[in-house]
Parts: sequence; structure tokens; C-alpha cells
Amino acid sequence: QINDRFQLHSLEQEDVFSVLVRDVRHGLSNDPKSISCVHLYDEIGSEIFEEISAMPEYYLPEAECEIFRERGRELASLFDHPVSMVDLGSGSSTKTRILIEAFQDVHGSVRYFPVDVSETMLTESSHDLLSDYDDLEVIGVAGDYDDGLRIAGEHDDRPRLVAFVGSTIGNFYPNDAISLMRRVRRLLGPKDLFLLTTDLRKERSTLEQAYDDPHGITARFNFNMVDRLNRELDANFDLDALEFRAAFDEEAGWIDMGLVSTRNQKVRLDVLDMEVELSEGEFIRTEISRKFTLPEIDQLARESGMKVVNQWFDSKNRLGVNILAP
Ligand code: AVJ
Repeated sequence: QINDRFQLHSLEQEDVFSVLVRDVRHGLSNDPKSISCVHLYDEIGSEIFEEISAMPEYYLPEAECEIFRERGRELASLFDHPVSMVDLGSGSSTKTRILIEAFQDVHGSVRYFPVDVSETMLTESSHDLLSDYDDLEVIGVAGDYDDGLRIAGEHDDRPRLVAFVGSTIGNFYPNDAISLMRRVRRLLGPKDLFLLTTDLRKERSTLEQAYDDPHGITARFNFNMVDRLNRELDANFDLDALEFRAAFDEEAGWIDMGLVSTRNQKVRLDVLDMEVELSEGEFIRTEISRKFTLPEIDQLARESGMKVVNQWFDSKNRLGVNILAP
């Protein structure tokens, strides 16, 4: 009776390899050079990210789960009826599981739309959820955020909560964050809500320990991506001539993460038929992670056509879960 409660929408997706080829060609021609953070998460990278999430210095998952446990029922009570919950980038659904439980406690049933690029991950996590909860219906969307929003929009008999958890909004440049949130806004009816997790601006040392961790796990996470280019794009990056760096850029308000070349070097990427020159000290960006002030959160909401109607913080005020209304 699990299958009766499970639907999967598999959207036509551009294959991972051609996206990699296009992104890397584009990113390495940019100034500063960059490699898109989406490529950090191959199979090995996803495992390393699990290790990051378990480090004491990386406070984000713990802080977010605390808020979900403390405020989940209050969140559910903002709705008069059982909801459809759209989870953008659901991954293993570990965090949203806490919310699903809270919504079940308050309203009985939940209809859950996990959206993820990985169909395997989606099927596995949906199966686990369905065997744990009876009054749950799962409509998985293997595709991008827009596919998820569109398919959720086709089932519109319930009020909706669209959730963007994990502080993933921080990995978007300010303009891209606004454009994504405007697309979310378009799906929302007058009684729907958007849940947005934002990491908060804090002392430099706390931030830098979370991203330039003393265990070297985040460094390994970054080197894995370059190693991946060596393997999949027949490149010859010399990992010994690259150094991991993660520093808080106060002005920009984000952690800037990437690799610095320790000498002048030429790198060939055979699959791209491309040669890249790196000068000594040159930085290749792999990820930004924005840290928001409260006015910045309000501004982001406003510029996306929404307003913040609830805002919860963990007991150490490290991270915020914001509820936005259209
Ligand atoms: C959870 C994906 C948003 O920016 O904190 C963690 C990823 N990168 N350490 C973040 C990440 C390096 C992360 N996201």
C-alpha cells in the first residue's frame, strides 16, 4: 500500500555530463574563474557533504533542526487545512521529515512534493517516508525547481507550503536569489506560504571555522570537484599546486570558497579542448554562502514580492527560519 501513495514525475533533464561541460567552459572563462557549486555533489561529494554536516563547527543543520522541532507545530497551525508541502531540493528529506511529523500531528494528513535532480535519492527517501508514515502521500518530482513548482501548481486543491531549507538560498548570487523567489511567488495563492532558511551574519571566526574547518573536510570537498574534472573532462589540474581557501567577505556578506593556485600553471581540459592559465595566487571560486542580516532578509522578501510574516531563530541566534507570505 506504499505504492498507492506514491507518484513520480520524471522530467526530461539535460544529462549531468553536458551540464558539466557547459558550466566548466563558462566558469573557467569568467573573471574570477569559477566552477559552479552544483558540481560539488557527485557521489563522493555528497558523501563528503554528509561528513561536513556532522562536524561540530558546521552549526547549520543542528540549528535548523532545533527550530523545526521547536516551531513545527506553530508553523502547521498557520494553516486551517491539511497542506501540500513542496520541498525544493529535498535530498534525503532528513530535515523536512521533522516538519512532516509536525504537520501530521496538527492536521492528520500531508501531501509531500519532494523536488530533486536525483531520481534515485527521491525514490529511496520517498519509500522511507511512506513506510514510516501512513497518512502521507508523496508526489516526487525528479527535475529542477521550476518543474517542481509547475507540477505542484497542477494539484491545487490544498493550501501550500513551499520550503527552501538548508540555507541553500545562500549559494545564489543576490540577483539569482531574487529571480528564484519571484518564480516561487508566482505559484503562491493568497493563503500559501514560503519557508526560507537563512544563515545569519555573525562573527568572522565562527563562520570561517564552519567553512575552513580544522579537519580539512571542506577542503577535501573542494578538491574532490577538481579531481572530478581531471577524471571526467580529462583535465590535468595539479592538486598539489592548489590550496583550499574559505574566507568571509565582509563587504559582500558571503563566505567565498575556492582554490588558489600556488604557482603559474597551464591546465588542459581535453574533453573541452580548452587550455586555462592560472597565475600564482589566482583564485578559482567554487561556492559562495551568503550570511544575512535581518534587514537583508526583509529586503530579499520585498524584492521578490513577499513579506516576512514569521521569523524563528535557534537558541544561539545563529540561523533563521523565515515564513514569507505573498
Ligand atoms: C548547505 C549547501 C547551503 O553553503 O552552507 C557547506 C554547502 N559548502 N560547506 C552551505 C557547504 C561548504 C552549504 N549548503
